[in-house]
Amino acid sequence: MKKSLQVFAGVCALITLVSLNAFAQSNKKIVLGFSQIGAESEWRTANTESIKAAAAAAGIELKFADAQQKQENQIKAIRSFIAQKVDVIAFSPVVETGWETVLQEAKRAKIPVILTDRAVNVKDDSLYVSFMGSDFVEEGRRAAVWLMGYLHTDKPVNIVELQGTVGSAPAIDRKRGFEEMLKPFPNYKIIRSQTGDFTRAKGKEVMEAFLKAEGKNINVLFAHNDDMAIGAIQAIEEFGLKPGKDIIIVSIDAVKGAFEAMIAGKLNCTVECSPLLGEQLMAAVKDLMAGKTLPKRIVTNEGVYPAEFAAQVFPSRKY
Ligand code: GYE
Repeated sequence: MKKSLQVFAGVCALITLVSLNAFAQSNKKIVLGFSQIGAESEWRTANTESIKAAAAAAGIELKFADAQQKQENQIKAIRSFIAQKVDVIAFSPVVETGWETVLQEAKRAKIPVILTDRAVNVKDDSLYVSFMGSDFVEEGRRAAVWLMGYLHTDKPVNIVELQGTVGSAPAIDRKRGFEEMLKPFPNYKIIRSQTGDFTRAKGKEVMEAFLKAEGKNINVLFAHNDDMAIGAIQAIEEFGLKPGKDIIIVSIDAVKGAFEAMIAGKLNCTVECSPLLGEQLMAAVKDLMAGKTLPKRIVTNEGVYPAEFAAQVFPSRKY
C-alpha cells in the first residue's frame, strides 16, 4: 500500500514537471490571476502599480481583481481565476484566517498559489508554494527600538496605538513586535489601542477619540501605517497640539507622504515596508512555470528612516 502510494506520488510529480516543461517550451503567455486587497493606503497603490508594471515588462498576462478590503471578494476572485484556468494565482490576503477551503480548491485544480505581502494562517502549508513579503514583527520591533533610543527616558511614557485592519498579518505582527521590545521597560505604556483600518480617514477619527479621552496625557503615537499617522496628524493639529513635538509619532511603510510629513516636522520616524514586490513576483511566477521550486519564504529587505534624514533621502524614494 505504502509502496504504491509512493509510486503514485512520483508519477504525479513527473506529470507536473513534464507539463511545466512543455509549457516552458511553448511560447504561450503565462496567465497570472492576482487578487489585491483594495486601495486603502499609499502603500497599496504603490504595490498595485508595481505589480501591473512588472507583469507588463515580463510579458505576463495579468488578471487583476480589487477586493475593496473584503475577504469574500477575494475568495470570489480566486474562484473565478480557478474557473478561468489561470496558470498561477497570487494574492495578498486581507486577513490571516479563513482561506483553507478556497486554497484547497486551487490545489485540486493544480494551480500554484503565491502569497504576496501578507501571510495566511493555515495548518497545511502545502496550500501555497511561497510567501513573499516583509517581516512585520521585525518592523514593530524597529519602531519600538527607535522610540526608546529617541526618548531615552525612565519617566512614564504614554503611548496610543493605531492598529491596522483587524485580523490582518501586519496588524497582528506589528503589535506583537512593538510590545515585545517595550516589555522590559514598564515606564513605556500603551494606554489606548484601536484599529484605524490602515486608512487616513479612520486614523483621524480614532485619534480624535483618543485625544478627547486622554488629551495632553498622550506622549507618543505608534501607527501601524503612515496613512493612519497622517490622518492622526490632522486630528492632533485640530486639537491644538503640535504633532512631532507635543506628541512624538512613529509609523510604518516609508511612503512619500511620510517623508513630506517628516520634512514638515510633524512625523518623527517611519519604518520601511516596501510595496515594490512586482518584479520579484513575476520572477517567481516564471521560475515556477519553468518547473523550479520556489523558496517557501522570501523576505523583503528594509530600513528605518528618522526625520533627521528625511530631506536627504526623499529624492531617492521610489514610492
Ligand atoms: O503597511 C499598509 C497597507 O500589508 C504591508 O497594508 C501591508 C500594509 C501596509 O494598507 O499601509
